[in-house]
Amino acid sequence: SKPFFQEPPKLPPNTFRTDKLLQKFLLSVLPKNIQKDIFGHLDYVGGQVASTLLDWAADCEANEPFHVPFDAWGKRVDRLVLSQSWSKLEGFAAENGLVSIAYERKFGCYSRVYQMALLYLFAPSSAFVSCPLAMTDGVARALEIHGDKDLKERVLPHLISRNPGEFWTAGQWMTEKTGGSDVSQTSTVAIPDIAEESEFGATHSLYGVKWFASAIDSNIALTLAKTQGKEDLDTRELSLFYVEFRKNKNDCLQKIEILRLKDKLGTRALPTAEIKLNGTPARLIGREGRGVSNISVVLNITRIYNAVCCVAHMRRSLDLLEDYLKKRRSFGNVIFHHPLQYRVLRNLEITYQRSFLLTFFAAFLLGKEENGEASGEECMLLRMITPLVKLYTAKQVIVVSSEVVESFGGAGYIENTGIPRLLRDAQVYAIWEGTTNIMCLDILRVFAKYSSSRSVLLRNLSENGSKLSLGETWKKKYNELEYLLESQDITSSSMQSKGRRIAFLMAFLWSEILLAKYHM
Ligand code: MFK
Ligand code: FAD
Repeated sequence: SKPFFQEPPKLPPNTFRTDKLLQKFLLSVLPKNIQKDIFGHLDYVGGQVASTLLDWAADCEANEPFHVPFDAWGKRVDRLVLSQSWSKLEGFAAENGLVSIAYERKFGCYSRVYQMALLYLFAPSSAFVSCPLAMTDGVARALEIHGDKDLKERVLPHLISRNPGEFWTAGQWMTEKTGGSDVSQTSTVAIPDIAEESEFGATHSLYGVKWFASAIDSNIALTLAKTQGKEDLDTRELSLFYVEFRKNKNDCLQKIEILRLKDKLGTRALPTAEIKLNGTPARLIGREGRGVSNISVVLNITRIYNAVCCVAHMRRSLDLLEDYLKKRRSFGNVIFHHPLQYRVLRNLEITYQRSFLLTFFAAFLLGKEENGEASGEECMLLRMITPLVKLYTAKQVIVVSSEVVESFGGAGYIENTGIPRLLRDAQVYAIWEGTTNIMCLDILRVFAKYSSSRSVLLRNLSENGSKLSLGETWKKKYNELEYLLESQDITSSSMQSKGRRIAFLMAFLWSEILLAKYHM
């Protein structure tokens, strides 16, 4: 008899055309003229990510970045070797406006939805170029808000350029050995003493070690340090600094040593380094001592990127699985049609839909806020939904990816099917940009800081819940959330221990509303 070979999973030729939820959402939210303007572009990107970009991403995964500390003669060079395809992916992102669309603001408050829809298509074929894009966008926003005019004029045109030759990417160096969640123990110092004039108006020299620095091929970064005066050597609060360390991608680093690249569980195409700042010239951004608050502008953007990338990862995993299960047979039928497996797939789809709708609702609110069109209540909802979507989607992408690996059977565990990477790469989203617990505590921080925030949330949920006539389960969970939020001391130990319950109730209640609203 003929030997048996299983047909491998295949992506559809255009991931925009087959994405019913994305299309339905865009058709519901965007005005007709904007739909007309952008659908052609989304369709183009949907085709590219399922063809050319897949090859580039595979090349990046097959040729992982490496670090060459010294040249043949012992001179320190800290050369970074990256696959050619990494820069092709960055170039594609620049040309297609993956960052710039949010700043050109041609589509007003809808610009963010458009940009995030592109990111959603792009991310699963990007080998984590999505990571520098997230940080570039966050840094652009922080400079827009806190940067001096001359610095904005110098840097922003690069960060939002559509020309790959001009496009700069940015890093975000916060984590030190002592802690990434709690950065208050940061030991990097900033001395207001610069050896020579810099083109970007450096005000300080930085000394310290940053323990995680992703996309170390970037051009610039924002980082945190404690300032030291010459006479007054008291350590003060953290301040935010701008560092410009590479004009062109192949330049050697000045006064920064790459100690080594991290050997990571996933995100292996992304160069993440430990670095030593050796008197690195840096420019103070915003007020001294306001570093944590100022860098949170970056965090609130990258956390929405994180959520979009999680949802995109779920969609890609489910697309591959559905195709596979429609071909693979057991017990006389294709596995897709076995009732139990079908139920598993349906549940995963609903998890994905909840995640998608919450995330794109956050993106919509972000666009409104940036265009000055959000009401006070909407700004508050955005502030709390940002950590919520970050934590919720990052947890769900692990659940979905794990189930997808299992649904591929043994093939799901074999490296060269490409499936195990889905699970390895899924784990990172819950760690970087703030862990799940830290996101729960951030939600409690909002409740503690803004006295009306709890009533704004509860009113928004209850009004929508009644309008959409949501059932008994919804009401029971709403009552539980209302009860939990009655506490006087929202940041007490007892409230902290309920942080996850509160967050997951919020995610359930909000996503039920969105599912009903979009008739899913
Ligand atoms: C693929 C897509 C994603 C790509 C990822 C890129 C690669 C990965 C890069 C990284 O992982 S970068 C490192 C990310 N690190 C974190 O996310 C840090 C996690 N820790 C936190 O988020 C802590 O909450 C934080 C360090 C920000 C603050 O902790 P503290 O020291 O307890 O802060 P505190 O004293 O409560 O807040 C200081 C100020 O900041 C307060 O303002 P005021 O001084 O005016 O009162 C806070 O309200 C404000 N703040 C804190 N978080 C905020 C915020 N404001 C707005 N939004 C926030 N999220
Ligand atoms: P810790 O802060 O030690 O936390 C350990 C555990 O304790 C966590 O699960 C946390 O949730 C929990 N925890 C801590 N405090 C509390 C609390 N108060 N209540 C309850 N639970 C708590 N950082 C950068 O700055 N720039 C980068 O470019 C960067 N890239 C990264 C790339 C990768 C692939 C990874 C994995 C990490 C990267 N990071 C980067 C670091 C990342 O942001 C940190 O690892 C993360 O913020 C957690 O910090 P930590 O590792 O010090 O863990």
